[in-house]
Amino acid sequence: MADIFRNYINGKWVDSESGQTYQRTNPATGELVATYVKSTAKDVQVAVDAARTAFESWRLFPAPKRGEILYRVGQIMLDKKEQFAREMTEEMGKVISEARGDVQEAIDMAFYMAGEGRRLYGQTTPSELPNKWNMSVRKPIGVAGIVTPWNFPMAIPSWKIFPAIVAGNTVVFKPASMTARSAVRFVEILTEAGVPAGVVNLVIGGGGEVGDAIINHPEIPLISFTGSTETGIAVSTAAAKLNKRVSLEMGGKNAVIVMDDADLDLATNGILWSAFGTSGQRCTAASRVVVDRNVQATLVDRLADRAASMKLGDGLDESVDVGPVVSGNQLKSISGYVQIGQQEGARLVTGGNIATDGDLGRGYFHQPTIFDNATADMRIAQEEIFGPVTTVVPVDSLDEAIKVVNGVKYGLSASIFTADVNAAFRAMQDIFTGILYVNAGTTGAEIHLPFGGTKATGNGHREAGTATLDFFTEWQSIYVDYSGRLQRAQIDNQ
Ligand code: UN1
Repeated sequence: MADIFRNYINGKWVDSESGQTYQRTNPATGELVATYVKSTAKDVQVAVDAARTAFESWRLFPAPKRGEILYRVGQIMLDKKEQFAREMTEEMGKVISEARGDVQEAIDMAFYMAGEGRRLYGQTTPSELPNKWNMSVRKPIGVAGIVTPWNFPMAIPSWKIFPAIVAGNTVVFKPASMTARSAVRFVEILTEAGVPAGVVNLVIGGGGEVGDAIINHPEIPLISFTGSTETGIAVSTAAAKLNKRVSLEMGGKNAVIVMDDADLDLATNGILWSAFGTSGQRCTAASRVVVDRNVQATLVDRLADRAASMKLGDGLDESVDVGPVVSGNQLKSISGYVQIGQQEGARLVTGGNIATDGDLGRGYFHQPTIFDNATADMRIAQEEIFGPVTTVVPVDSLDEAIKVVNGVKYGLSASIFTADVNAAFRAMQDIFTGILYVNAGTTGAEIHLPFGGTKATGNGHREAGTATLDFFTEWQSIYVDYSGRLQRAQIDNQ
């Protein structure tokens, strides 16, 4: 009998007031992985009360000491990396090497934000008046509502929760309902490392119940959300009525440009890794390949050969290249897009089917799939598929390639493979995505640079890097006048 994974509120592991639970099965095998509590708006209320109370002391706890706790979080996570990675693979399917990378990303973020506890820099500036001191400081805001997706069960919570708490906020955390065990492990570590009661509260359950309660709660002034563009817009619409500060990370339709002078082996490796890693279920997945017609046939042949020989299976098997997708619904939606691509007249060069051979029939597997000869306006070249499907769009020039890359509603990541430094700089200048790679695929963001996208991908905020602190803090400008007399700015300084 699997354990029941519960909420963590005010420093205690507790059941939901609903008394109800739900289950998660392994997407590779169909076996039961975990039973979780199914929470309600009442549970969210208790969590908000705890977080509000904790805020009063946490905001005054010295930031370097908050950082030291995060340093311990990183160390403990490092010790438990293998366990967490294996559990993550069982829970959501990504292959074990990538699950280790997911945990490592959280470790990196812990160490990085630990150091931020000793910085949190503001500015000191001269004053226009004598005997007066000017400076600005970052202030925490209050209770942060953190809503995270299932595709990066540890990395994405770490991008949000670590900066939130190092800056002195407290948290109500709703993880994706499918990956709540990873969230429990994450919070266990915070507790073990010494995060005080009430600072981080975990509420497990569905978006309709728990997510809505967080987004509409008047005592949660900031919301950080990662998920679909449709849900993100609904989140910001609801939150706007309460004048909340909202950070959104949403969809992508990322493209790799391959120029005719590119190293085609390198480009092939980069595309396969970015298109089929995490079974294509990354916001940064390469779901378009924009290729110079001169090398189209060669590149597509290489991609198709390699994709067809990728090994599908349970991600715990180290020899597996591509794990299952996360759920039956996800599988259905991916299949739907493959049909759409065929109807639109793109050429299916490899894959295209749900994989059911042998043990694969127990899980949700989809063959790595490549469409060739698509046009830029086809739905499979415009819409996020979030599965192991990529679409090749041939072009005749760099100008046309850049136009195609920019010609979607999203703007998260893009890349260019070329040996021409001028072409690389043109791409850097003219592609309007939040992230751009030269001679690498579209995935592989490191935690000390800003992560996020333009247009329908985001709403102007960035995660990770120091940029994330702009979301989790409010500026306070402070003027200290030690002249002992009234000095009027703009007036007494002539
Ligand atoms: C996501 O897909 O939501 O750069 C995050 C990358 C990873 C993070 C992806 N480090 O693809």
